[in-house]
Amino acid sequence: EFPPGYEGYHTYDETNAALDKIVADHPDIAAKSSVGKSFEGRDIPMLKISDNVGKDEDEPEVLFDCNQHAREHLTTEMCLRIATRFTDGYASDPAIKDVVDNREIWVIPIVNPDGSSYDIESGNFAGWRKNRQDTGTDLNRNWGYKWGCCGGSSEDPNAEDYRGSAAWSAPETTALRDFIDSRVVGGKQQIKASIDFHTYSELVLWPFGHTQDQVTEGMTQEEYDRFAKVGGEMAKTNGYTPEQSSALYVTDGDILDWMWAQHKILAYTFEMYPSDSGGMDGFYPPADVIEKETARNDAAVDILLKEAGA
Ligand code: 0X9
Ligand code: CA
Ligand code: CA
Ligand code: ZN
Repeated sequence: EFPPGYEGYHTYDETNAALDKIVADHPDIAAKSSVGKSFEGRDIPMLKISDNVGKDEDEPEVLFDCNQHAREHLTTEMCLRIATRFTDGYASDPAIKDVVDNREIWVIPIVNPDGSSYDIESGNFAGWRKNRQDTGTDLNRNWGYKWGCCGGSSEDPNAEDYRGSAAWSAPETTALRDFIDSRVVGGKQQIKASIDFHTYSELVLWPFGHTQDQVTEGMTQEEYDRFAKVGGEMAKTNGYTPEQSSALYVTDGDILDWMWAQHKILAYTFEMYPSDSGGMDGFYPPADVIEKETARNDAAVDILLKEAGA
């Protein structure tokens, strides 16, 4: 259902099929599950990659999630690249094997399946951002830490950054929250680091988003400095600009603020290619950029996976 020139992108069904094929090809290191249901009842598929994948081992866990925003289809390809790279590379690449043997990697390629399906439903792009609950909720304003606190979201249901009627009013954020909460084992959050992929602007962003302050409730100078250091290291590898997320603009209820405040997950948002396009076109680069613009983040992904063990 992608328009001509975009067939290289994976639809929701094709994404599920790609994940199923990865599991069929690599049953010892890959397992598929559902995080939960979207508003319209679609499963939100998730892949776990690790040695002894059926066991919950004592290994640092890392979460990669994509496509909170419907029209940001390049991010789904980013998550699929991560899934493919750490499974297809396992047998032949010792560095990949080392990561897979010593981490538990969670990959969620489509957080917003209703929105991303709707965006391509007619055969032309709809320019859709939100989920499909009534007028649509911006999932990245619906997370429950300081929800709606600070002028970084809208209470207007027709706005692009509508925060929803309450924190966690969207089934998609609730499903992800419940999964992340479930990774607290023996009183300890197992997920140590995360990247939430978006497009576009070529940025590496870290918390907090609700304030311009670096140091505030829930963020010490030492913690901030670690975010900035690792963020800077990752940005050096992909050429993105590293900055605190509120330097782009203030948001409240985004995933980063909740992941850090609630669970102390070293959580980043990447804004992928392009750096600028002057509007809606930036969300729809042709499929021939997928390879280059997802491979561009390989080294940054590797850095975060390593850092999760620190
Ligand atoms: O607005 C968003 O949710 C993200 N940008 S996007 O163009 N993909 O919609 C950025 C969220 C990062 N947080 C802050 N900027 N505070
Ligand atoms: Ca394992
Ligand atoms: Ca574990
Ligand atoms: Zn986005």
